[in-house]
Amino acid sequence: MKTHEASPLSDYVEYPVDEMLQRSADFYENIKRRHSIRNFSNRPVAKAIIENCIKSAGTAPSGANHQPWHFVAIHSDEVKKQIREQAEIHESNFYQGRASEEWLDALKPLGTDANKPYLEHAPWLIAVFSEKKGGITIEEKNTNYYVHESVGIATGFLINALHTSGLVTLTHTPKPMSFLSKVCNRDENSRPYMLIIAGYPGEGATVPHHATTKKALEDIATFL
Ligand code: IYR
Repeated sequence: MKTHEASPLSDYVEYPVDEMLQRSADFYENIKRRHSIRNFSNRPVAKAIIENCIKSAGTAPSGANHQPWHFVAIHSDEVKKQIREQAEIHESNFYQGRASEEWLDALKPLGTDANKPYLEHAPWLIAVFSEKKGGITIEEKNTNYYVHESVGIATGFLINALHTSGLVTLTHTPKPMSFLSKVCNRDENSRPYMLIIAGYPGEGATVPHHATTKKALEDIATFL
């Protein structure tokens, strides 16, 4: 049995209530400007910014603090090209038959198709992997817990960090995503979870109206 050692909470910051109210409102104003963008500029973005965003993602809570995630940040044109080629093959199959009519109908208002030029244009692709086995250090190969939940939260942190840094993103889930493991040299313990595209918006980037329709507070929350 491991012993439970702890230190006092020393970095908590308490704000006056009116400031708290302001900060929560400001956070909402900031996060509601996050949009999924499909038109990226090829303008470079410093690696240090991506590193900070990944470090932020790495602070997410996780099952037993095993941090069952790995981020592959892709800047190489060659690797981006491979990802685009593979993703477009799978997406073509998806749009030309594998997807149900209902699914295709649901996607129509977003205007998506099998063409994924942003996979080559954007300066950074961040492939998020979940790790089946792990532990508090990367050498360990113990059971990981709540892997999906943990990686989902970390990915949310990552998207928030990228947005707050001043970049736009797209949450992309090519289906199937298994090709990402090979392209990113991950072993069978790693499972592709999501691909985040990050960069500056391309000229004339748009936001589909469908994507800006957010449910009202009373529709998404119940207060008891
Ligand atoms: N992966 C495809 C299809 C797609 C699926 C959903 I659900 C979306 O919200 C958006 C797209 C694509 O990237 O085009």
